[in-house]
Amino acid sequence: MSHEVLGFDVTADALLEKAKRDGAETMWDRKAAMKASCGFGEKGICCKNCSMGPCRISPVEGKGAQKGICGATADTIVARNFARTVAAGVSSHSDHARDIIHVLHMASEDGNYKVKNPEKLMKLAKEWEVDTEGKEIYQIAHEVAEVALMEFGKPFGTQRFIKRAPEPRQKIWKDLNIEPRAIDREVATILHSTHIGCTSEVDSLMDMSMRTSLSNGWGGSMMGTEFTDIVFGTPTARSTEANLGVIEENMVNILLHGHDPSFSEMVVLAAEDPELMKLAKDNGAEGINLVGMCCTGNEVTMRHGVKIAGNFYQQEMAIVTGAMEAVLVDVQCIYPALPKLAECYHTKFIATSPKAKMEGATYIEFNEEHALDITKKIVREAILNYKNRDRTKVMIPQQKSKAMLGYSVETIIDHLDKVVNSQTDVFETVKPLSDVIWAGVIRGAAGIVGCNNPKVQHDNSHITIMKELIKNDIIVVTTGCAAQAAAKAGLLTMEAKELAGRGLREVCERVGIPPILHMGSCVDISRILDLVSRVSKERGLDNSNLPVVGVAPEWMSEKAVGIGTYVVSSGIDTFLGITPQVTGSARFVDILTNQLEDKVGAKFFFEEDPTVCAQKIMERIEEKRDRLGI
Ligand code: CUV
Ligand code: SF4
Repeated sequence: MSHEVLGFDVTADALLEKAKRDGAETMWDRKAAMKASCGFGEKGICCKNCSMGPCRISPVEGKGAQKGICGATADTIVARNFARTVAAGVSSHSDHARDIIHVLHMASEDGNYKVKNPEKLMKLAKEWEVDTEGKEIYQIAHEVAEVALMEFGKPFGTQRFIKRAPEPRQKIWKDLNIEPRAIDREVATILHSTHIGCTSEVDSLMDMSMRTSLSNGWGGSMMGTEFTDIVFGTPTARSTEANLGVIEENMVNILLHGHDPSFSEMVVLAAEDPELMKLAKDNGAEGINLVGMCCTGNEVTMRHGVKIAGNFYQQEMAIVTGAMEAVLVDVQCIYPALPKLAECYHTKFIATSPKAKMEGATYIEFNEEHALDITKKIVREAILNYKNRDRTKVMIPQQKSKAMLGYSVETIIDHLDKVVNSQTDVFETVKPLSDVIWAGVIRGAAGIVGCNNPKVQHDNSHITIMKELIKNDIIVVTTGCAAQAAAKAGLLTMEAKELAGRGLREVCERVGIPPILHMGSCVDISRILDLVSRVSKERGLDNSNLPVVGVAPEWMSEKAVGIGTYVVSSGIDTFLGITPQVTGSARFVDILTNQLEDKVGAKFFFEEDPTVCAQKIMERIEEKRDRLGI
């Protein structure tokens, strides 16, 4: 059935065959059962915002229903649906950030959670004008956390981090009245405005979508990154391995899947417990093998080098190997199908978050007060399950690749400092990066991010675009499942510089970095915003002037729509490899792919063919260079 779709992924075919033998259902069976996806939904012209409907607009102009019962046009319905998608994405990211901030708020010298990066905390305290005089570090931590928590619901003012944006960008936001206010307020307001009989004006819906998305990009998401670094440390360069081949034949395998590092970090700690390691040995295993998937996998690999089992699309395959003692999940991007799939094997599927209880799962509620006790209990469950593994049902693919990752902005700047001429140059800036871009040694930069989507070949769009860009001297930074695709393909290695053009290759050699830099999880796209904005500020320009782009080749989640919108609103063109559900309104498509440029200096591009997409990215980058006269 689906094999032509999977041709690119070398581990998939055999595992899918195995799933069939094992009587295990996968997404491909369900996709086949789904037949074609809903044509109205696909175009975004189905509205169920009230119970006079649902209403669906005829996709053929001038024929059939052109308006909902209330009179909403296709334009309004598409724009409203888009706005609600943004709101859901913003909520997910920002609510995740809220949890991390609560963790800092409860951090203490002798508790489970500590301040691992006091310098970053002090910097933030200063930035936010929190008085630190004569206070000990945990008091400061709690006060800074409280200030951050107010960012979600404060009645007045705008997000604190928007001051980090280049000044021309701040002005654009101010003039358009899209400076983001409290995060929860933006989400509530947009849900209000998209209620029946509220906003029907399409441009206004777009503006509100931008403002809401910015409350995440320069609010929730950015706080998520900052506070995660404060509590668990800022990532530094390290090596790991990626793909299903990291699952071990003779170890207790535990898969971490989801997003929130306040859980996964504690699992990492639990797995290092000597008693539990001994228990694993007593149960006949050689040890405990933690492996990660999706963004929580990115979080723990960036800080501990935990191996990457795979990305979004491989979540079922990891179980089909038959060698997974436990799958531990918290929130987001976890298939509801997994608990049932786990039943085909000995695998224990353990849900841990009250925000994501899952049908059919074993539920062991995680709470931060007793974090380590709970994760130890969970790891113990996994260990005790090792003896139940049916060896006749095990098939672990051999494929795995080495990868270098952990490139936070701080780590990138550390690397750049090494090439700074100590006589003439300044340290601790992105100047060397902007210099090589201006000199044309590197033509520009692309942030390649996002998920997998079965509408296209797994990982193929990510890898095709990445290879094409580095070959043409465009440096790539990456997060999320795109980063894991790069890791599996061996593109996060020093050797990958051989695939780069001459300019980029030289930069990689001098600075000692791979041509593609893994910057973390989806929340860490805020690191990319930070990096780009530093270059803009260094040059006295706006983000929209720079030869940089965002790309989401295989995105699927509401979060991705929220991200794409804040990236564009931040002045960075964004290329989408999957067309969003907006094509039922030619006017809204024109807003996204054309008119936005006049407003915010950047726009969306829809291009599903990865080779053509790479071509368009390069054209756009050269266009930006021409405009700069470089
Ligand atoms: Ni948060 S949002 S599939 S894990 S990148 Fe991976 Fe990243 Fe998309 Fe989910
Ligand atoms: Fe139909 Fe309007 Fe109700 Fe939507 S809000 S379901 S278009 S009547």
